[in-house]
Amino acid sequence: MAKAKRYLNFIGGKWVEPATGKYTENRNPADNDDLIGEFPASGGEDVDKAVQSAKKAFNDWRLVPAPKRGELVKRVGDILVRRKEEISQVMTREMGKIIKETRGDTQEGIDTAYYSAGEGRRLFGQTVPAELPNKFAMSVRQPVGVCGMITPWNFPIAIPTWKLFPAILCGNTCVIKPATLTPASVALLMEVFQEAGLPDGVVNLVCGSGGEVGNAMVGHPDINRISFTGSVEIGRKLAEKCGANMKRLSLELGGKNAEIIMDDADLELAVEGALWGAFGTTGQRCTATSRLIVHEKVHHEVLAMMVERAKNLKVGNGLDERVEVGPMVCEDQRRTVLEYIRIGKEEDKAELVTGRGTLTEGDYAKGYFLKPTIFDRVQPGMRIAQEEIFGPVLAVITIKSLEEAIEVLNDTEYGLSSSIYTRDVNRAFQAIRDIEAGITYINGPTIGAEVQLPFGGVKNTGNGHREAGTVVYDFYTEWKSVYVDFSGRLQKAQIDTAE
Ligand code: UN1
Repeated sequence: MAKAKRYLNFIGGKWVEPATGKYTENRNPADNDDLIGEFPASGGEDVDKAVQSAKKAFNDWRLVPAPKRGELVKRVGDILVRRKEEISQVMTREMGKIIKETRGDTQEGIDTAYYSAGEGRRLFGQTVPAELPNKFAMSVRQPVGVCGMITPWNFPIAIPTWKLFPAILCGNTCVIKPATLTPASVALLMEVFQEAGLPDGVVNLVCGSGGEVGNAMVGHPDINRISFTGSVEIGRKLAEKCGANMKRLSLELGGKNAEIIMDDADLELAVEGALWGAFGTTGQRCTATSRLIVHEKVHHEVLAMMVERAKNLKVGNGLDERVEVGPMVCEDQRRTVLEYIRIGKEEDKAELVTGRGTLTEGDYAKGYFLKPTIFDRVQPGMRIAQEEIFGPVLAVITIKSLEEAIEVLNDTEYGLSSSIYTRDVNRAFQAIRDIEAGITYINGPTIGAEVQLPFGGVKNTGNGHREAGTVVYDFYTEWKSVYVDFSGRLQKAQIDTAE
């Protein structure tokens, strides 16, 4: 058997071995024989090296004019365009989602690059009038220093770019720890930075576990910001640690997103949206449709259409262009989802209408495949209607009115994405106003956010920050208010008032 390719950390513009000397394997979740490579199992010493290199790079990088930094980010985007197919292929191999979706994931990185590049010529501050004569007042944005990014496996390129591109555009330097299941995509992103000519040390990659690398980052005194996407459980722990150290933290955590189908909806469109939302990315999106809230008048018809279509979705290796649903990312995730399917079957009255577990015959034996699964007659309080499953499992709940639909939708600890299908403009606007979520789609599925709008959610989905859009620049900068007094005398604000 050919020797596995050994990947290294990327620190100070160089590929370096981890101080631990340890590595872990990364295999394709659709085909266990496919070994992508060995990746560093780094430790605290590696994090410290990366932080020192980022700190050093910050001295010069912060002084590069923002439009110039933007030009570099633009070049990164151009290289991503050229290498899109290669990166997407590697991403499908390491993460499992289908090739069309990994192309979309890379595209989201390209979109973020071009959006951030443009911001290089904006990064607006505010100029406001001063209350005293011959005095000038303005506010400007300043970089914060070294930022730490801890990223998940479900969007191996898009989410790292959401964090890295705005951060470096603002003049910060970064240390990133990718998910242990998807480090290859981020290693390719480092190659892209290198090719674009990003100065050494502006972005550093340290591969390894959350326990070792993540904890060392969060505890490092020279990291000013932590941006994390992942589970509520870990998010809560990070918030405690960052709180104790006054480190600013951006959290993007779970979701229990729902699509509402009203009795006046275009049912064909609504069903298509629900299938894409629930089973796209094998349900492994924070924005995945996990509950389908259907008006009783159309419930029967919608369910029949859903079951028929879900049964026929082609599950398999995501590199095959015809496949519609890839494997679960790893055995642990598959086990968790199977456990929820078991719980769903035992919860009173819920009825499993299609799905039922693993696919293990033939080529399926080499991966972590699951059948798209739908439960009907789910009650809002059941565990499968409350807890984030992160797999291809949809819970169908029946309601009698818009008010009840919104009440059921809001009845979870999360609030990331939401959707309603209706042809009634009044109902649509009522939903926009009353749904508790960071994102609401009208006549579109719960997935598919665009990078020029804020991304994030309410309640336990986060801690008030947003990624993407213009608001992410608030996280990666500090405001400085500047007063210039050109009167030549001491003027006392609030005291020298005109009588
Ligand atoms: C995620 O699942 O964490 O809106 C991100 C979407 C994608 C991003 C999802 N653009 O579904």
